Amino acid sequence: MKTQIKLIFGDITKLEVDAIVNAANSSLMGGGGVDGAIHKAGGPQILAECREIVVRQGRCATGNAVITSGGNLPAKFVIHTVGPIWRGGYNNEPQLLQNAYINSLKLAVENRIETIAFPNISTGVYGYPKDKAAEIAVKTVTDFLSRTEQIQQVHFVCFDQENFDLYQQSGLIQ
Ligand code: AR6
Repeated sequence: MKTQIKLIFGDITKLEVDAIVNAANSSLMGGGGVDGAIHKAGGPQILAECREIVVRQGRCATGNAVITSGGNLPAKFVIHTVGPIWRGGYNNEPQLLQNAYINSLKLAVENRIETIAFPNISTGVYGYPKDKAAEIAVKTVTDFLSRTEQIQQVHFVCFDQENFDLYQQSGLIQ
């Protein structure tokens, strides 16, 4: 079956999918933006699992990803990934952002996840230019999907008009 890519305007915490992706930071201890919204809606279980992960394997490096349950969320799992902080674009930011998407998708495949939703990683507090981030997100996810049968549906969830318009203009999403 061909994977469907969907564009959604709204709050990722409301989605009934197998996994939502969190734009976390390396501490995995929560924060603002989508990270704050996910921990608030998902409850303390998610933070407890993040804590166990940090005890076991340390902080989550930029571009890597880890997985927890979804706590009280409608989603079964949360995949926490750390996007790069934008520092002008000459500090490996594009590769690190690509890694964040790829490592999230790899974890999804390993955990038999069929439906997954991504926020616009790094485009809030971390300041990644939205047009450049959207291009990387769409290209990376599309390339990955062409090489796996496991994932049936990917949602790109935009929380602001500018991101929504950019994804719509990418032409890759029906
Ligand atoms: N649903 C979907 N998208 C959202 C939501 C939501 N409920 N809330 C915000 N966004 P950001 P980053 C969008 O700042 O740039 C945190 O403090 C938002 O509009 O959440 O990767 C972490 O702990 C933006 O487009 O993540 C880190 O310290 C996108 O999510 C740091 O921020 C990402 O914005 C990570 O920064």
